[in-house]
Amino acid sequence: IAGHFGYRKRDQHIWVQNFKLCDGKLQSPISISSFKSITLPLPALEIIGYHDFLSTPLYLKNNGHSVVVNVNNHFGKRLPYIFGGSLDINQEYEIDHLHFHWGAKNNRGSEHMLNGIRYPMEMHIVHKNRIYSNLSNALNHKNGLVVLGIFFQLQEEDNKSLCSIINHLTSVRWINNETKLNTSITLASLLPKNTDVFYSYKGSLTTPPCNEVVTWIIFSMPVPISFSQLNKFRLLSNGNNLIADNYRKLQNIGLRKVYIRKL
Ligand code: B30
Ligand code: ZN
Repeated sequence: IAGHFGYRKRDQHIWVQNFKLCDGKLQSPISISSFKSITLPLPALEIIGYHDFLSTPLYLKNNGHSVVVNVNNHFGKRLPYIFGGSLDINQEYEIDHLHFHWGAKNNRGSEHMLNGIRYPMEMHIVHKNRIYSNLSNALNHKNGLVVLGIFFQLQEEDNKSLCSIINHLTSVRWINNETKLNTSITLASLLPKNTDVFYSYKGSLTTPPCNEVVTWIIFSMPVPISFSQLNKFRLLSNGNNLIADNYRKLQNIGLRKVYIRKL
């Protein structure tokens, strides 16, 4: 396995041998059903600073299991952050990085499923609780992270908002390649047009070490991406294989509840 874990069925089965937390009762991803979700009169999720240009530099990296946009190290500037929604009052979560999970074929790739649908790609915008000094500290606390999950849906036309990332994918074709993005990203343009409707539940990192520290917020509305744009993700390599189907198998929901916020 290039990197420290793999996604093939036999690779996923041995995650628990090396990473005990992957065998827990609050694991992600899960299959979400709107009918089985509990409607709560939640306030809106407040998404702050997502319309600003991120003060550069932003780095794009192939880590062997995904491609990551690192948004950290913005010395002196306040990072974009989220609060409200299903999150505990007074808890603010600032962005750390975003990354993607995608399929080799169009009928798979997303980690979560929604109403029986597996989308061709899912983006995760990973946020860390402000009270913890860095990501690895946050991984030791059950209110450590919030991840926004965004589904992608294929359409004919390119999604222009993704170009600043996708145009640089050829520069990070190989594992550990890293490149500086020359254009700023406006995070808001990567979100669905409507962020009023979302699902929320308590889960885990979907990769080893599988810490059960994530409040998941999954937007109901997908974001468009073109076939040719998605194909550019499928050219990334971990040295041995193309990176694709980098999604974890569904985990048991167990005794957990999934909440839905509607307008
Ligand atoms: S996810 O959104 O649930 N897919 C981490 C954060 C979010 C998710 C998965 C993992 C995370 O912070 N992992 C620990 C740091 N990583 C990051 C990395 O470079 O990828 C180190 C690691 O080993 O776990 Cu390879
Ligand atoms: Zn992820």
